[in-house]
Amino acid sequence: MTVFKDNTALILIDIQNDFCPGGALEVGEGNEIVEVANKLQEKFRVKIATQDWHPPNHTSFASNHLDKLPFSTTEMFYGTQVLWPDHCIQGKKGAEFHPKLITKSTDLIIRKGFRTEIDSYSAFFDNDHKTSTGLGGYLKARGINSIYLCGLALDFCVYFSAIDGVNLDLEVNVIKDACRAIDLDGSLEMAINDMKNKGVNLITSNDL
Ligand code: VGL
Ligand code: ZN
Repeated sequence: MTVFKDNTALILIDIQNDFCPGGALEVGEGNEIVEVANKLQEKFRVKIATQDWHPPNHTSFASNHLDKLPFSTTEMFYGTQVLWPDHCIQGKKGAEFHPKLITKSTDLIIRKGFRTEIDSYSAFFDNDHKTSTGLGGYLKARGINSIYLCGLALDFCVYFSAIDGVNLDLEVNVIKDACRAIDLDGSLEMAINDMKNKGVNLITSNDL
């Protein structure tokens, strides 16, 4: 088996209980990627995971707005924001990684979405596209110029991470069969097209 060198990282996006069946913001078949994600980890020396990590009063929760239903939208200071069911609340079971996901050999865990007033889909920046999680600097400091993304959800956090990765001049690969999507109002098709247009490589785990 070929193992990637130190300039390449596998990034496991939000493989957490709340995005799996039975969770607060379940993604269809979200749990089915865990086995693939674990197998993929054997091929990478550098492994990074992200964790959606919201305070209970987070403004991305519909419950924190008057007369707003989950999956509707609102205007925030940084643009249009989808309002979600309460999910991935700091310290709660739903915010924990899927119990079968291997995390003992993860180099870095990036938490995001912990600022009450701003959501964060991307592993690199909050939804204002300005506030950094620090991941870009971390990769740069370690000489990592190529990333492979997998996880949940393909059309939100994986997608925004991929686009930001390209904008940071990284080579970005998305391992499609190790992702599942929410697919809200055509968001999956839009995300796939945009990733293709912007130079993200869409691959499958068999290609590795
Ligand atoms: C996500 C919606 C809200 C994701 C996180 O991980 O894709 N989606 N928070
Ligand atoms: Zn979230």
